[in-house]
Amino acid sequence: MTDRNVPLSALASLLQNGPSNWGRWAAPHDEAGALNHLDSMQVLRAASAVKQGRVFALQMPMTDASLELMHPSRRPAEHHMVQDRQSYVDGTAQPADGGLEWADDTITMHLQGTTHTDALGHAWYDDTIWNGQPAQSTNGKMRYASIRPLADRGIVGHGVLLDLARHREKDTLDPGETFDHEDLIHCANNQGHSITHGDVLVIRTGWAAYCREHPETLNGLDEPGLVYSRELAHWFKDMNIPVLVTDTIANEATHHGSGVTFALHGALMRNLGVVFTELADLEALAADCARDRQFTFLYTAAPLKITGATGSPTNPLAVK
Ligand code: UVW
Repeated sequence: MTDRNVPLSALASLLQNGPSNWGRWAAPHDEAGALNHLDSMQVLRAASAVKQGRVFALQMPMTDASLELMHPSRRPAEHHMVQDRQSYVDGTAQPADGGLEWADDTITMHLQGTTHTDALGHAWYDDTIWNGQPAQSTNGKMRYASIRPLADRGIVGHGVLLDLARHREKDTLDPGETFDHEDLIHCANNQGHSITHGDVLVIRTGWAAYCREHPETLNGLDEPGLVYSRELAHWFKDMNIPVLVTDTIANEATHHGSGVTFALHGALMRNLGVVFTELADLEALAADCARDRQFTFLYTAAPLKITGATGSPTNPLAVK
């Protein structure tokens, strides 16, 4: 999954002696990782953030080429009508007794080809996935840490929007532009609130909206985003961050200064069990938060219960 020919050992050596949550929740059986932070107290805290009864649906529309974005190695979803009004005209379908007719369709897609939640076993290095399980468990289907345990649990937590683009007075961050946990804290303070233990971090860079207008940008993947440091990884662990949501393809600055790509997939997903939801559409939510200055909300997302899958399309909801 790297753009450059960097041996995996470079990633292992970058992350060596960094923080880990392996064994924190019933190793080797735990497959929910940092979602374990989202206990009933966190759900009640999330519910208390609902002040206005307004809902923002954060998935990008699918099967609309002008609105879809995805990693350049993935293909757009293919939607196919297998039954429609014409089927009854042609006689390939018959109405039900009494006259009811209906339409049916199928979809073929990359499960990461729209706004999606990654399974904890989606990315690894050193032949080992989340909680120290062998990467061979991904062969054929994910026998460990697939999307299913996350979907069985559901995701409900206290969300905070961190609008890094507005914080830096830009429509979008630049290609490769980075920020860290200190920037997140400053952004929150600037917005008039803090980041609290167990918060679901929803970070807007403006990148997805920019890429829709400039699709050629996706060719040389060089996304802006969080960048790995040991301090950043410790902060995620110490703050009990359960879920990271962004409006970028991979939830992190593509390139780390060491030459490694996608370092946070290793440091946060594989090592800490932080759940990634990527490619969220945050424009309407962010505009609303900028207007009413309420940057906190109930965040909920329900990945599909696809047994053995590496991820699932997801339509997260922010309820203010
Ligand atoms: C990659 O980073 C390649 O995958 P995802 O964005 O789904 O985590």
